Amino acid sequence: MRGVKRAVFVGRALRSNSNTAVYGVGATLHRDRMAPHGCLTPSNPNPSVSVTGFRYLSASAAATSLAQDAQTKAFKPKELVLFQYQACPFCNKVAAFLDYYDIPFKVVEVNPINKKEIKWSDYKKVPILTVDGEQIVDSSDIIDKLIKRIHPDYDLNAEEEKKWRQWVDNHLVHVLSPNIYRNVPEALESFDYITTQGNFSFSERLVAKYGGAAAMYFVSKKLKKKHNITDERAALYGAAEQWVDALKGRKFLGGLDPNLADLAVFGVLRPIRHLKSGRDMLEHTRIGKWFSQMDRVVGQSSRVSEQS
Ligand SMILES: N[C@@H](CCC(=O)N[C@@H](CS)C(=O)NCC(=O)O)C(=O)O
Repeated sequence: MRGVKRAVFVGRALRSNSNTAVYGVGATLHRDRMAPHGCLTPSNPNPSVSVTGFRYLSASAAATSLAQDAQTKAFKPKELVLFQYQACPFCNKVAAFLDYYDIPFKVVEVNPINKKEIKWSDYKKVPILTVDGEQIVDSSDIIDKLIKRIHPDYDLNAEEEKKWRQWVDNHLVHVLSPNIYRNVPEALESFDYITTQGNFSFSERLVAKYGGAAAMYFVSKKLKKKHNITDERAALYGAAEQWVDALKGRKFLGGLDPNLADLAVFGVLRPIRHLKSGRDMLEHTRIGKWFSQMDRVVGQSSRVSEQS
């Protein structure tokens, strides 16, 4: 069972539970600086956190072979830092992976306008992950590299898993913005949620909420056209049903345990569950069962927000 590391980080109680985020924040509302998928967030630098180390306990001795346990224990970086936009689906994919594997990480919110937090890097997008100072970029590449460090013989070319991971990047992420900014109330709900997750002053929050909602409402219409989406809810429900069909009755695409495709779909969808679009998706499609199973196995966030 390659997905069954399931170690427990002893410092769970010290974790922040706030890595949920919403895709596509309009941030300082520069519509022309939107990424193609509208993925921008307000600046929220919070670099003052640190990770002191890893302590793993076997959570399920029965489920985890000694060999796997040994491999997992071999991956013990001192510090992981995720440079992200809180609302970036690619960043949320990485966060879900780290959460599932109980790998503590700290987060640096990148200002989408000046990107000053990643000035040190030649790469101009997020996510960027540093592992003890070593930079890894691109969400899929980050996940590939980490899984190889956790399970060196993990087969990254398994056809079904690869196909669905690509589906997440090429299809699923593009369905989100048109849904969460579908109309004014939903755009406001999204920004209300986004700004409560961030580190805003009262006035920043108001500007981000109303300005961001207005900007993203228009951006999402453009994105809808670009990706040939006529009915955004139908597209979201269609994607959810397509995923459930792909499961072919299995608990997870990976079988009894999630694989990287399960983690990618979950990472991208997890933030919208508190929004109307996510609630509608859970109510009107068959994805709910898989979603709650994922929620259970991924567990709490591994994000570290204070000295542990
Ligand atoms: N293929 C990349 C895509 C990353 C990406 O497009 N990130 C967006 C944010 S969601 C970005 O940083 N865009 C550039 C910008 O905002 O200026 C990945 O999977 O990590």
